[in-house]
Amino acid sequence: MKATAVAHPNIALVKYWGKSDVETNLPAVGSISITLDTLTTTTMVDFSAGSERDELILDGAPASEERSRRVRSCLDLIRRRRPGLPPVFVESENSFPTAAGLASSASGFAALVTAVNAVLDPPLGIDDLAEISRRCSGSSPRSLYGGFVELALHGEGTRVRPVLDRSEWPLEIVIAVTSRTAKKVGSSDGMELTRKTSPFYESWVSGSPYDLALARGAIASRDFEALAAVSEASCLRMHAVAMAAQPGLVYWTGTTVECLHRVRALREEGAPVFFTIDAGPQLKAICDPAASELVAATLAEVPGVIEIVRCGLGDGARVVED
Ligand code: 2P0
Repeated sequence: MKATAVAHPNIALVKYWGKSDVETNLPAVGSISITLDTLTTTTMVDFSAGSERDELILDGAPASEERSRRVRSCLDLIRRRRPGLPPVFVESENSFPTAAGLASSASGFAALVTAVNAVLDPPLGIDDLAEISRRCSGSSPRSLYGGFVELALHGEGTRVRPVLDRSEWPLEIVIAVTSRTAKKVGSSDGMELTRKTSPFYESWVSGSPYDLALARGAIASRDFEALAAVSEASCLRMHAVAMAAQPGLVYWTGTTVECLHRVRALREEGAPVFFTIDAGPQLKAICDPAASELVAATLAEVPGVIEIVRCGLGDGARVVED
């Protein structure tokens, strides 16, 4: 009745932004991501603790009402498939600051559903787990797998599949942290504002299958330049459609923009590196391992960069010994 799972955050190269159904948290577009190593969420679930209701301890302290509510609604989705599951005590730890723009909800829900699944008899299949975690956080099913991962629109829902094993193309990621302030508009609210008010929303959605196809091809042929081109384009289009909302969403700081220019300058000088930026101010530089020292040193020198975090590609969510 007790299990522990670990999961890592992921970074989308072809971005998810916008929902076609808010109720079921159904993305309007597919996405392709890479799962990181280094950063880890570890989640223990204990159904034998005698809790009266689901309880969540996050990073050593009782979780906020909002986080607890999201976790309970995830557990309730599992109970719909496995009625009679007792209340559970959940303890979750991130090896990185929660809500620092490093995708804690993706690794959080991937670790949670994986840990709960370990005590179910019989366990749920991966597609059920992916569906449950997607309803809680649209990026989290991608953290169920390691390496390169696609979350595709599929029938009335989504389907998540690994695209390429991390050992097949071991890229590295250099994260330039430019601010630790929680973003003013969270992803879910930002996506809805964009859908309702951005004049570019339709073309963002209709252009996504083309980007997905380009990225699939680039990954299959390990074509770094092609992956750089489609990833930067998807990132900039996501931010452009969000900036065109009313009121416009600007997730970048000046430092984010300066980092972007440094990455492009490095690439022009021949270093295999490209950038991506999520709904926050951190810049993520994806590079060939041979270039990662140079990329890290270059970004560390940008005024306003407060920390550099270096990662490789990681594994999917998995159960570990307590
Ligand atoms: C992505 N983001 O593809 C995009 C790029 C942020 C920017 O997926 O609303 O926090 O809970 O489904 O899981 C944000 O992911 O969003 C996100 P919800 P979530 O990575």
